[in-house]
Amino acid sequence: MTSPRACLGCGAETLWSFLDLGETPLANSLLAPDALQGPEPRFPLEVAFCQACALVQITDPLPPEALFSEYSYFSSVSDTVVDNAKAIATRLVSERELGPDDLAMEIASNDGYLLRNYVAAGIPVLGIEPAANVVPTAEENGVPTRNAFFTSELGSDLASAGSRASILHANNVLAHVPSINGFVKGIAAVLRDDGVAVIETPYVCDLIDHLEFDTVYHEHVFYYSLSAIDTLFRRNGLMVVDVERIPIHGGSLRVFAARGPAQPSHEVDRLLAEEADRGVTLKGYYAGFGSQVKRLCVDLRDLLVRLKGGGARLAAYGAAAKGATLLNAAGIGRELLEYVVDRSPHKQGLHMPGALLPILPAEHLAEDRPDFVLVLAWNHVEEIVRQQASYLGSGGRFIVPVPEPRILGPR
Ligand code: DWN
Repeated sequence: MTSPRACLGCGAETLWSFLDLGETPLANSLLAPDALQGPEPRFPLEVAFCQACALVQITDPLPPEALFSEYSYFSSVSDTVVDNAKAIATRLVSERELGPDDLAMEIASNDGYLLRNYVAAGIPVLGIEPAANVVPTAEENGVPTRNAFFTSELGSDLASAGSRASILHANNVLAHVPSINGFVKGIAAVLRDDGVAVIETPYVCDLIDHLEFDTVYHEHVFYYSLSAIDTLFRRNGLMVVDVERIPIHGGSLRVFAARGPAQPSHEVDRLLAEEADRGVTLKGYYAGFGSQVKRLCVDLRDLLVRLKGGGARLAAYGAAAKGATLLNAAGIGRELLEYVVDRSPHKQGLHMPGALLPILPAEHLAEDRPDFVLVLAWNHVEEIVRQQASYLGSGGRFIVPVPEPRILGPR
């Protein structure tokens, strides 16, 4: 880090770097076959802790327009994601007795995977999605979608036009927005006075405790503790009123927020106290992470080299953004892995950034039967094991990389 950059949350020049993954390609910038010869743009990927407000963040964020105007990730590809969305939407419709006079809004609504549940319940919806290539799929799913980045201004404009949200979802987007204070102000502006924002974002304690370093990439500007969220929201007109820890994406927080003043639940107080007891708001909690990551990368690559040296054929599953970080950080490429399979038709036929693995359909595993498959989308491993029963049943074995490399199936 050259000059002390100010914290994107509080503005203090108190960032303390604890993980440096070097210059890496953009994790979701998949390459067409004719682009393999050209240079891939690479950008610094370094993570720091703000000693003033406890907000963990990358030191060199990129403009969201460069990352999200065209997007390769479609939420509906994953049953786990679709099921999680259906469960929370169904629960909220019942708990809050929503009806035709309400409005359910989602920021980063992607292909309509979540709001379509409100449509089915007869509740008006509005999606806000910046990726122009994803919006048509949302519309096909019956979800009216505004192709835009959500900002403080858009929140105010929607409110002025009479579109205020009874329920506002924001799943896996709070981590993606460098201008985070305006983003949160926009949520406060567009919420009804009795409305609630339901926000899911990966939990930094799961990242640190389970060595989920591969969830670090340029799309993820922030890595949140509840303490950091509470400070961020209070600064911008929102109050955390409840929180749940949920298992999705390697462990996330589901935060419920409202326009203040409001009384936080017992669970909010309990988790804030737990974080204080564990030192999550102090830099010491992050101090050893970088060296643990280096050890994991060495152990993973050594395992693959040993298996390959013993004559095994190796491949990977899930052209996930986290997979790009993992492969590039560990120096793993086509010298060890022949290809990666993925269920998403939007990714098949392309190549992963950096490692340049060709992306093939998931069915290829049962046909080709490589000896071992490195599960890059480890956060979906239960779903993938169910789906790939024929590959595993024929003697195939999965390798799960974090928190330490382990082989699923007969050794
Ligand atoms: O925040 C983000 C998370 C929510 O999703 C985004 N910034 C980008 C993206 O991150 P990711 O690509 O690491 O997410 P996933 O959900 O771990 O990606 C899974 C990949 O694996 C996708 O390409 C879909 C694929 N997949 C598959 O091929 N078969 C997924 C499942 C569940 C499957 O059964």
